[in-house]
Amino acid sequence: MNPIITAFERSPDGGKGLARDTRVRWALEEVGQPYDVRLVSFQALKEPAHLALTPFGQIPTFENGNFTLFESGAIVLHIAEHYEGLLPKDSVARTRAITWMFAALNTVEPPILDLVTANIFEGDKPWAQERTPLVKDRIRVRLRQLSSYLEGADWLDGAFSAGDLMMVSVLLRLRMSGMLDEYPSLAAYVSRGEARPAYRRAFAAQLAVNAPAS
Ligand code: GTB
Repeated sequence: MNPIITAFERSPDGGKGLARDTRVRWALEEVGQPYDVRLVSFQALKEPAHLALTPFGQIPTFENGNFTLFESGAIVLHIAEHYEGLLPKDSVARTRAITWMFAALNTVEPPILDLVTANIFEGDKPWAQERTPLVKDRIRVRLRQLSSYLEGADWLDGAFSAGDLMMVSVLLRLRMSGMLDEYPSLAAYVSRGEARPAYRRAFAAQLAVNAPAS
């Protein structure tokens, strides 16, 4: 039986692949594990059947018949540990790759989420115009650090890993702001991630659900 993940019945991004099911789809594609998707409406997210999977009423979740998971980081880590292809075998290299997953989620993603909050959810508040440049500067600190760490490397720590999958997924949220283009090596890093066949299959799968009807 294939694992089942949940995704938005219709993502507000209209198919840009920014909702967090895309990173889970990408991980499953990288390891070659077929999966099924249960699409959930915003209303159904908060109903008992879905709340039994996650107390937070969000996507993505993961079910494999034996157990269920929520939190995209935990799901991607489970996939990377359970199947081959996303974590090195050497234990130190493996821990470093997992460290990069945490860095993506705990160090790089928070200011990026603050920008979404400042621009979209609180964009009409009186403080929004003053706040946005401050949040952008906090993002730039991380982008500068990451860009100088990467230097000319293709990936964060040797071969592509779950750490890169998570970091690219997090950085993609910045694409529309134009901020990635201020750091050409990071823009190239993200493009390398997007060019991977597994990412393209994951993107196409979510697009098939979310593309606006023409
Ligand atoms: N920490 C959790 C994880 O990593 O899994 C966060 C999960 C989460 O934020 N899920 C969001 C959700 O279910 C979807 S991904 N929201 C509904 C709710 O909370 O009621 C966040 C997201 C949503 C929309 C866009 N977009 O339209 O661009 C991008 C990302």
